[in-house]
Amino acid sequence: MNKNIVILGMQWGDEGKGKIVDCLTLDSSYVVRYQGGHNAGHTLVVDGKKIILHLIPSGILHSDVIGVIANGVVVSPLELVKEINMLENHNIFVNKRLILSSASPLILQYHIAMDIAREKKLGINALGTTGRGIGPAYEDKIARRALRLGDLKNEKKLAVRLEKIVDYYNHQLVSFYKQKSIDYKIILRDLLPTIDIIYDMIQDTTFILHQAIKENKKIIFEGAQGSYLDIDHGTYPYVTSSNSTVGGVITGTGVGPKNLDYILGITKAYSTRVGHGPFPSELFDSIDEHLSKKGNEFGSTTGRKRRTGWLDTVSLCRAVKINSLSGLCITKLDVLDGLNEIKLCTSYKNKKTLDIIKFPDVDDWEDMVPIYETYPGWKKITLGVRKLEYLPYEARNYINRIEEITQIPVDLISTGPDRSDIIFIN
Ligand code: 2SA
Ligand code: MG
Repeated sequence: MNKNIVILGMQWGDEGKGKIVDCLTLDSSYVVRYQGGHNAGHTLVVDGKKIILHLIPSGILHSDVIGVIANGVVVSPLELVKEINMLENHNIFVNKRLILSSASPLILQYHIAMDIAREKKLGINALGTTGRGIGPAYEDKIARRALRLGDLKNEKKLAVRLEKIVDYYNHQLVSFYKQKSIDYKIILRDLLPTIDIIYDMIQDTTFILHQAIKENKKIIFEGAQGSYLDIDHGTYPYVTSSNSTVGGVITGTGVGPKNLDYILGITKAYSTRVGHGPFPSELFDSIDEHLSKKGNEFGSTTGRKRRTGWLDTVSLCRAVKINSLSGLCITKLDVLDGLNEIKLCTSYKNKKTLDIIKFPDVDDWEDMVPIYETYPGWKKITLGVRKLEYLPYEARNYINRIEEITQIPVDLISTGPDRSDIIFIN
């Protein structure tokens, strides 16, 4: 495959990006996270062992790969150290293999408190965030008041700035949200031991990536969440606070578009969404039960049940364009095994005007009703199939139709959770 590959989600996250990153990392030198934070949940199964990563790039499981957390990622030092320890317990050592951008904004306790307080206040209108402080941390970045990883290198200055920021947050937390106030000294007390562990990892990641490009090293950019959770292009306001589409790679790393050689979009063979917000092809029947159970559709960060639905090619086609996609990877094909028929959403109808809609304008999402094409299912088991010709005819037919509609080649098919359950087509 091409040199520098971007791997990103085409739906609402949980498309199985982590596994694909892991599969494509073999001959790469760097794997880079460029947006989001520890709201992501990348589940990997290696030799039957399940590892869930929230912050550290999935490629780190390969011992000769360098993991980079670039400037676009919001970083909780406490969670980072927890994850480093978890990996060490699995005999995966990140020392000298993990680099953090000095420009990454921090997630601290007050961001989490604010995230949770806001959701509580919104009540039934809550966004369904992961409660990890992601939104408030990005707000601080845009408002130019964020503490960043580089600030951890000067403890005296850090304490002064922390006191001020905590004071700012306490005003809102206590008087508006009626929450307990936060003591900056406790945050500092918990933060200081993490600094010793990560101090040497904090570097100029943009420089390091440019150097890698100059040396012709292969880089993988690992997306988190999915295109419809993008702050600009997603189903706003039910989105995350970063750019999970391809633009996030460029601003989130400082690597320019000419150095992105291949953009791989990951989509499940069906759809899921966790959290609130529009989902036109959502199912509420026995098929939902089938997909949820067989696909183990529960959030890997929060454990929440994911909503499920048929594959939506209207949104898929738009995501192809937004991301300048080179190829598609279809994951969890095996979850469809055993269904009598499979539906593919190919257009929407506005339930109020009855018009057929190419793509809904921002406020019209809730009025979209899916229009389906129906295909026969297959009874054979596709779990673990590694060659295209071994897939049942009906499954190949379904994949061909997706290619036809999106006008993008399906280059990879994932047929199970294990690293080796994959079909390489192109
Ligand atoms: P946030 O916490 O501010 O980013 O939440 C805003 C919306 O973004 C959604 N979101 C996600 N959706 C799917 N997967 C995500 N990661 C975890 C996973 C989620 C989990 O891999 O399973 O465990 O619940 C993720 N992260 C953010 C979120 O649901 C809100 O709709
Ligand atoms: Mg996930």
